[in-house]
Amino acid sequence: MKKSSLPDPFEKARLESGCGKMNDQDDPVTMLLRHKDVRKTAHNWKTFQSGAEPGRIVVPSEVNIRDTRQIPFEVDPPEHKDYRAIVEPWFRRPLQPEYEKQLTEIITNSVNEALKTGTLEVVNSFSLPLQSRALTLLLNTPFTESETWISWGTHVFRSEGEALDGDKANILYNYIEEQIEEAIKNPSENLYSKLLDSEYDGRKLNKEEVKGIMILTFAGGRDTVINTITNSIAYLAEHPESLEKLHKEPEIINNAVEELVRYFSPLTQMGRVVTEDTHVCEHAAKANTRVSLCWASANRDEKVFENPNEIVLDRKVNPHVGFGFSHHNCLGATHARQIMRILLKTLSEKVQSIEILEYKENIEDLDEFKRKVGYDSIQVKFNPKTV
Ligand code: HEM
Ligand code: EMZ
Repeated sequence: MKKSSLPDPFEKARLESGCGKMNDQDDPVTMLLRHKDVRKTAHNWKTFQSGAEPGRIVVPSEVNIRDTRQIPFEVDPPEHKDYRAIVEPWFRRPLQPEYEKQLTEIITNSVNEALKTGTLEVVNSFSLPLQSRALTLLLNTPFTESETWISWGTHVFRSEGEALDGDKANILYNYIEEQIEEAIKNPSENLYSKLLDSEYDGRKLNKEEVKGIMILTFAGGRDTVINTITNSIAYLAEHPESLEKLHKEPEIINNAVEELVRYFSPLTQMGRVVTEDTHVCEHAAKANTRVSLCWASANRDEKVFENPNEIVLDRKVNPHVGFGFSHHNCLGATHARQIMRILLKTLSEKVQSIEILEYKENIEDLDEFKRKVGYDSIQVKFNPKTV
């Protein structure tokens, strides 16, 4: 097994029953492991809802550390559509040439810095700063805000040894509340002001709704992006032929990004609350219990993907669900894809090779399953191209 591999812990259960079980704070979860079931269930919002008690669809459940509903993530149709319409154009901005130019500058600087330093710990000294700096573009806030966000660490609700950290969550909530007040006093061109000026159902969005959208923007795009960046660097370290291929055939970069997201599946699963007695993979699922859509397992489904446990950089047909499926599909995917495209291009142009020195894996404990999702830390040496 290579150091950069992410083994699939779900294979046996996916083949045998299609379901997994995990307890989580006495609110058990039936995990759906097959691609077909995951997609079907994601689509069926009437029976499998997102708009339950705030925090409940997240695994581990965040009901004890959060009252604010994350929007549009914890809202079902038909309301979901109107909320989503407010934010969708804003989240497409990463495709604009000026945005792409600034993102390229941020990424080039990060890579140059890494090459100059040579040996560094990727999670905290590369991926986290890069994620936070890139987020200033998505929020259209000053670059210096990234320094505050970097100080929060890789997850806004979790800290080392604590799956849920209420004190840490409060830092984010207070920060967002302050930023909303500031935007009310001094409107600008940033996302807070844009939201405060938006209309839902014939009225302006209220502060609680703006807060819910902002919490989601900070939380959803954080460890997911950090793990994608870090895991990609570990992969390229052990696959110099892939670094070379990306350099020689830049036209495969878009495929490569999709394939890396499929293989890494940075968001392992997301829950839904059952609204009526029903069945999932031949088991009874009672009303008011939880199921989860296990994106990570669906993305290794041998019925859908040939050689599912291999990274095939130029994989052509790739119906992965790493960014979700159906109406809740990832709003931040445009931003995340742009980061990854530019990063792969920049690394392939500037880096000769990468050596992995020391590392500590980040293993999610899902009861029956233990899943490597990335690294707590990974020390590498970057060797620059000499010409
Ligand atoms: C939704 C994954 C990056 C914001 C989702 C969902 C997945 C996902 C699987 C579906 C959740 C569900 O169906 O309940 C990822 C991955 C990312 C990533 C793998 C990085 C590689 C981001 C970023 C942002 C973001 C950068 C924003 C800064 C959102 C939002 C939603 C969402 C707002 C909810 C959309 C809705 O409910 O309509 N993401 N995400 N994500 N993501 Fe991401
Ligand atoms: C929630 C979630 C969003 C949750 C689309 O996923 O990401 C998780 O990392 C957060 O803990 O609160 O924002």
